[in-house]
Amino acid sequence: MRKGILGALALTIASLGPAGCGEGAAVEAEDTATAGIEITNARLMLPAVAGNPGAVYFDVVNSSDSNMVIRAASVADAGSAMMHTGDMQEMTQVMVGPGETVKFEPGGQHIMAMDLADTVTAGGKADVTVTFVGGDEVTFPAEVRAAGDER
Ligand SMILES: [Cu+2]
Repeated sequence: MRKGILGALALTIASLGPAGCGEGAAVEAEDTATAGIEITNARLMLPAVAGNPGAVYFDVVNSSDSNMVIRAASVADAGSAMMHTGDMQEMTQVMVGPGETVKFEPGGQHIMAMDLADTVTAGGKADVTVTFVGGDEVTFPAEVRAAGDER
């Protein structure tokens, strides 16, 4: 099953052009296995109380014609991170279907970043990495925002 999906993906990569349409902060994956994946609108909300977890939100655009499944996330300068549902339950997989956009957003699924270093401050950037089934990773910068800022 997985080999079938990956094989199909490999065949389609050559025909995929750049996915971007000029959005400023968009990050496009350069790795061939994640070609077609684009992350936009990434931000890390600092906790209101220092020491509490932060939350990371972003949009994942899959312009390939294959299912892409995120199986892990990490945040630079965080002790650990995990994917959560809107109810704070851990998720081990998030699928982004062909042509789909999946949002990590306030009130919905998000990445929880525990033990943030105090070097992660509002106005800065934090590197976030998502890992797909198959092992390919995409790293992108998230804008760090204070707890009271727009999410
Ligand atoms: Cu959470």
